[in-house]
Amino acid sequence: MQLLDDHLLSLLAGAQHVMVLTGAGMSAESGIPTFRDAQTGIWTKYRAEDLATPEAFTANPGLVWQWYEERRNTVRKASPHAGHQALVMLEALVPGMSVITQNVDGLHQLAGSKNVTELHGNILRSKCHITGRSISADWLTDSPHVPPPSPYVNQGYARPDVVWFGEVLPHEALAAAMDAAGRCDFCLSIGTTSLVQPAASLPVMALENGAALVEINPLETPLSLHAGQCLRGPASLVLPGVVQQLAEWKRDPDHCPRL
Ligand code: BV8
Repeated sequence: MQLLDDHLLSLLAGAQHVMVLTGAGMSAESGIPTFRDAQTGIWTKYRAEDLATPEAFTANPGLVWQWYEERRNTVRKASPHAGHQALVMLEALVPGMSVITQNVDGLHQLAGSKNVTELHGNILRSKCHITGRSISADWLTDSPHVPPPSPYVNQGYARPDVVWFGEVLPHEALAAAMDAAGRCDFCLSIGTTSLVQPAASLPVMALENGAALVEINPLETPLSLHAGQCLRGPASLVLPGVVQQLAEWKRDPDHCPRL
C-alpha cells in the first residue's frame, strides 16, 4: 500500500489542526453505494442527482420517499470500516481535527469520531417538507402513507433531512466547515470526486491558507493536481497505513526528542 512521503508525514506529525473532508467513497467499503455507482433495481432508469432534488420530490414525493427508504435500509445495515476507525485514532494523535463529511450515513459518528460536521444532513433524520420541523421516527413508522404526512401542517409531507441539489447547506455546518478550512494546516480529502459545491471548495480554501493537502482516492479527481500527494487506494486500507506511519513517526525519538 502506498505510504505518505516523509516530508508530508513530518507536516502531519506537526500539524495543529487537521481537516478531513470525506465523500461517498469513504462509505463504499461499508456497503453504501456511491453517487457515481450505477443505480440498481427499479432505480436504474433514474440518476441519483435527479432524485436528490426538491423538484423530484414535488413531482413525485412517493417515489423520492421510497428511494430514501431503500437507502436508509442500506445505511442501517452498514458498519464503519477500518478507515473510519483509523480516523478515530488520528483524532487522538493530533491536537485538533475536524471531520467534514458530505455523507449522510452517520458512519463517522458511529465509529467514534468526536468532531464531525454533516454538510449535507443525515438520511436517518426526517423533517416536514414545508416547515422544516423535525419529525420523529415513531410518527413515521406508525404511518401507512408514502410519504407519511407531516404532523405539523396540512398538505405537508415528511422528507429526509438532507440537503438536495439546489438547496442551501445548513448555515452552522457550512460556517464550521469554512472555519476548519481556514484554520487547518493539513487537509485530507478522502473518497470524493471533488465536484459537488460548495464542499469541493473546502480543500482549495485550505491550500490557499497554506495547508498541506493529501488526497485518498483510487481514481484521479480535479483536486488531484493540487495535492502534495495522492494515495491511490481504498480508504479502508490507506487510512490505517497512514495512521500507523504517523504513530511510528511520533514514537521515533529522532523525530520527537523527549523534552
Ligand atoms: C448549493 C445529500 C447554493 C442528498 C448531496 C444549479 C442549481 C443549483 C445549484 C447548482 C446548480 N449547478 C451546480 C450547482 C451547485 C450544486 C452542485 O455542486 N452540483 C454539481 C452536480 C455540479 N450544489 C448544490 O446544489 C448545493 N447547494 O449550491 O446551494 C445554491 C442554491 C440554489 C441555487 C444556486 C446555488 C447542494 C449540494 C448537496 C447535494 N446533496 N447529498 C443525498 O444524499 O441524497 S450531494 C451527494 O452527492 C453526496 O452528499 C456527495 O456530496 C455527492 C457525491 O459526491 P462524492 O461524495 O464525491 O461521491 P461520488 O459518488 O461522486 O464519488 C465517489 C468518489 O469516491 C469517487 O471519486 C471514487 O473514486 C471514490 N471512491 C470509491 N471507492 C472508494 C473511493 N475512495 C476511497 N475509498 C474507496 N473505497
